[in-house]
Amino acid sequence: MDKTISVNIKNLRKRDKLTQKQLSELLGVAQTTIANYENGIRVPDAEMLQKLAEVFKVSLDYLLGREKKEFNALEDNKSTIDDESLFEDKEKVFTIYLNYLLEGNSKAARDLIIDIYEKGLPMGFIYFGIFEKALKEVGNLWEAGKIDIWQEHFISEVTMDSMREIKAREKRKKHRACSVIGVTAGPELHNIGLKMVLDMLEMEGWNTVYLGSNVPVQSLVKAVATEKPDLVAISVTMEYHIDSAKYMVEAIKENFKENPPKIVIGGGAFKNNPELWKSTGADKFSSNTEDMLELMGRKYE
Ligand code: B12
Repeated sequence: MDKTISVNIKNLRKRDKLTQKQLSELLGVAQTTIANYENGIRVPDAEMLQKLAEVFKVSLDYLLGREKKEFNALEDNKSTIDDESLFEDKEKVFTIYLNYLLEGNSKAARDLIIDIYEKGLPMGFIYFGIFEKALKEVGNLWEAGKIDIWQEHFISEVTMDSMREIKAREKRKKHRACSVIGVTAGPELHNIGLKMVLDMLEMEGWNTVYLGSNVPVQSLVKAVATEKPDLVAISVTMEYHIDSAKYMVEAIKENFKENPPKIVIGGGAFKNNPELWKSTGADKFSSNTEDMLELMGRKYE
């Protein structure tokens, strides 16, 4: 079965906040039939496709993945997206965005994000309510074998492009005397989460130096010597990169005995074991922007 149909059925069901059971009742079939459609085990026949299109109020072409713009997309739904209902319809915006990504339509995804930002959805919501949520859904699709790694790469790049667009438009607060260097642990490639946190801190007026992935430890030491940050933020997603974080922490502590920056660590590697971060020698574990602000005595406002 073409995965577009199964992905579309699932996304549309979620958009309409229906459980599989509720959808099955609307269509007069068993819940397992819906599960089979969504898992790509069964293909809806022509009559069922028609019914699905009616229930979801989309065209057959869209359901079948022939229409590039999903459920008539933004332009055709302008009246819905234009008015205040945008703020109540965030789930729909999210679904449209995710579909654009899955269709490989980077321009539409970026334009949608710029549009909703300009209509007033806050940067924090777009970052964590749309980008983060979409990336986690992409992870689920990859785990379920529904998308390939190249799509993960493509979607990551589109996300980072969109982040730059939003960041360029957002007004920064007045400069605060707080600075942070952000880096991922050695070869850890998952760096979008850290970038999001640093972007948010930058908007709070912090001076941020984002280094990304694959920074050699000795080079990180040089960056700390030059920039003299208050804080070094290290991100780890894969547990097998925790050791790389440990080397970074050791090197910083060893080289800056007199006046060391605070070292804060975060990321998905620690989500199943709240004590694990301590093995890195960092000063604190932090999971979000608010935590970072608290850590520095809320040096903003
Ligand atoms: C995009 C992505 C990639 C991209 C990363 C691109 C990039 N530039 O970041 C690429 C394609 C390179 C990639 C590669 C791999 N990935 Co990958 N990836 C993802 C995906 C889909 C999204 C990650 C993401 O950006 N999430 C959104 C951000 C915003 O969330 P976050 O990272 O958790 O960050 C938040 C917080 O944790 C926190 N935070 C994070 N760091 C820090 C640091 C500090 C100091 C603070 C305060 C807060 C903080 O703030 C953020 C905002 O809330 C996830 C799925 C998922 N569930 O996350 C899989 C996922 C993380 N990847 C996975 C895997 C297995 C891999 C690969 C091994 C294979 C593969 N799929 O390609 C390689 C490993 C590469 C490597 N050497 O590191 C698995 C990891 C499972 C595990 N834990 O063992 C996941 C969970 C997918 C899955 N469902 O199985 N991946």
